[in-house]
Amino acid sequence: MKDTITAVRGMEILDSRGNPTVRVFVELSDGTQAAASVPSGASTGENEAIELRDGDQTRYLGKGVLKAVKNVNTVISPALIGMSATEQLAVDHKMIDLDGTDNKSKLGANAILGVSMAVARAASQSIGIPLYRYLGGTGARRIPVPAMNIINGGAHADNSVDIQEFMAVPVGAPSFGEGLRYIAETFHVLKKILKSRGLATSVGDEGGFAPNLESNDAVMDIIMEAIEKAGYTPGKDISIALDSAASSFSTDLTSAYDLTKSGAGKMTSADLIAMGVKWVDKYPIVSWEDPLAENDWQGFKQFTEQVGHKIDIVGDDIFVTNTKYIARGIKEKTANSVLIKLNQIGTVSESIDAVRMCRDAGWHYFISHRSGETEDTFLADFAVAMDGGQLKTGSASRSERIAKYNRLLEIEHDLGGSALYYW
Ligand code: 2PG
Ligand code: MG
Repeated sequence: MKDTITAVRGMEILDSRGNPTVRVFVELSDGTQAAASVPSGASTGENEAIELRDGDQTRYLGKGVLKAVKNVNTVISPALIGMSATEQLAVDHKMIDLDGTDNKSKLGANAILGVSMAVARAASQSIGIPLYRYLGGTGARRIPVPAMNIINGGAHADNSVDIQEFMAVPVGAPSFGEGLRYIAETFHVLKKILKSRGLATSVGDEGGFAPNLESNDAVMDIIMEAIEKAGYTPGKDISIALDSAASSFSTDLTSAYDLTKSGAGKMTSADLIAMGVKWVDKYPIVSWEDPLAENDWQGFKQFTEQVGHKIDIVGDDIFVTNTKYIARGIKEKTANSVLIKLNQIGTVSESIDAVRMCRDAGWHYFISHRSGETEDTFLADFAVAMDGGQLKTGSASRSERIAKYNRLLEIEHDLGGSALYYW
């Protein structure tokens, strides 16, 4: 067999925050060589698969990943050599069995995912088709609408904004390339506005600006202004997506939220919902991720009841790309959409399972980067393959984010007239 796995090797590299992460190289019997790198989150859900870190304080403040690398080289590699790279399910399940835990804590989700991604890429190269087509089939031709992070707050920035991500979504653009232009222009106009008001134009972890604004409302208003000044109509050309990442400012995880960063003070779940309902009326919001904390299933459900017919309520920390939690969410009508992050669950196959569950339930799904990223563009191909039409991968700055946008431009270019783009 020409696609037999002949070598699997891991190494420690750095992510966009300068923290160690795992890169994996896979070789096949036909000479194919492929690599993949694993991202890393900051505002992580408590039920995410475990990212194995060394804890050795003498290296990278305990954040080294040499144990995960060793697991790739000494445990995973011997088990996979001889398998076919095109048997993604078998490869992933072999690693899940080798690990044997519920949350991949033995081998590390960073070790397992690196191998899973590198095997998929090697298989696509060996067959000679692009990764998005290998994972998505011949029908894969829809380029996702990007949600570009233009203002960062919460755990991703040292500023006075509680909500973690404010994103511009080019819902009215005729193509991905044009949509990217709309929002990149908005990003540049926003920079000018911030500068003219003496506000900081330095960027946060995902490349959005991180100014100190007087309130969360002020952030929304300045974004509306930037969209208009860039020559676009809010709600028609460009809408807004939010990620509150509310677990990061919840205090008892169900009813108490601490928004003192912005000066809004303490709020209950009901207060947050009321604020959210007002915002959905006032601003052209199309999607709202983690509006409540990961354990506030009741609050999530109430918010969905109130605005779920108008916008996507996206569960990130609450579902952690895990079909166990997504199934509960579908049953209880907790949300109507799921954020899909490969490293939350730890294999390509299980991420696809999560997407399938969303599709079957008529839920939307949003493919997502992590706040700690690398130059790997796997995510761009994965988003096209999954055909859901929604992606968030950061701002119009920082090369680890731009790399994904550039890969999507390339895919759109390759597809030519057959590329699809719509909200
Ligand atoms: C999120 C992500 C990505 P992190 O909360 O959605 O934007 O952040 O990777 O820090 O979890
Ligand atoms: Mg999130």
